[in-house]
Amino acid sequence: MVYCSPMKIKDASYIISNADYTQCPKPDRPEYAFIGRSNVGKSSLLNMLTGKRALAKTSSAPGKTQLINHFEVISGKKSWYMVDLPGYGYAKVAQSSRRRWEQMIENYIRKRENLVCLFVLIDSRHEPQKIDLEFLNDLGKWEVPFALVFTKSDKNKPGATVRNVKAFIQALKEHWEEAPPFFVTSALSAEGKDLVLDYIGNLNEDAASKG
Ligand SMILES: Nc1nc2c(ncn2[C@@H]2O[C@H](COP(=O)(O)OP(=O)(O)O)[C@@H](O)[C@H]2O)c(=O)[nH]1
Ligand SMILES: [Mg+2]
Repeated sequence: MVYCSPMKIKDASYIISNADYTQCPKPDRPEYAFIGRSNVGKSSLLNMLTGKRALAKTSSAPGKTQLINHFEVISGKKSWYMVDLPGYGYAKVAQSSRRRWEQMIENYIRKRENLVCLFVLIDSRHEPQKIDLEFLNDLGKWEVPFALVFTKSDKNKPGATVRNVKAFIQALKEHWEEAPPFFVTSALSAEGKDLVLDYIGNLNEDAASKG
């Protein structure tokens, strides 16, 4: 066993936003992307993880982020990318722009060569939602590595988070043999911060040892 101290983020900064994965920064370092329904807390999670409250724009009005947003993160001597992706499942988006979104995201997720893990955010206040389960099935079909993040745990009464997480994992078992890695987070209390960062840190190490 090697003891690893928790990952400390030295700096994080916004790099660029793109509508097309081919325009994204050179894929020369490990990349982690965050996706989930509009308003699930993607931008808030990025800010919480990096300790920079205004890094990614958060909004109480859903459906704001429409682009692939790259952030560079420095931890120790390592540099890696965090990506804030537009949310899915926003009812008021027109069919045509939904198709555009799906194409942009599908291309990014399937073709971005340095994408190490996609974090799929699920609102911990809800029972399993069809739209999330269907999205995960697509990821399975595409063989994209992912982990789940159950957000907004601070908004739950005691017991509700565990109950909803269990129900979600149970629902997944109808299609999946194994449960994916999962985390419970709160952007308010920073619950889950060290666990998510250490997970990323370990994947960074793996990526480095593979060259
Ligand atoms: N209480 C609480 N509110 C949150 C949390 N995460 C996000 N929010 C709120 O939920 C709304 C949407 O968050 P945002 O990060 O913009 O979601 P996004 O659309 O997925 O990027 C904002 O009003 C946030 O302040 C959380 O962990 N706890
Ligand atoms: Mg956002």
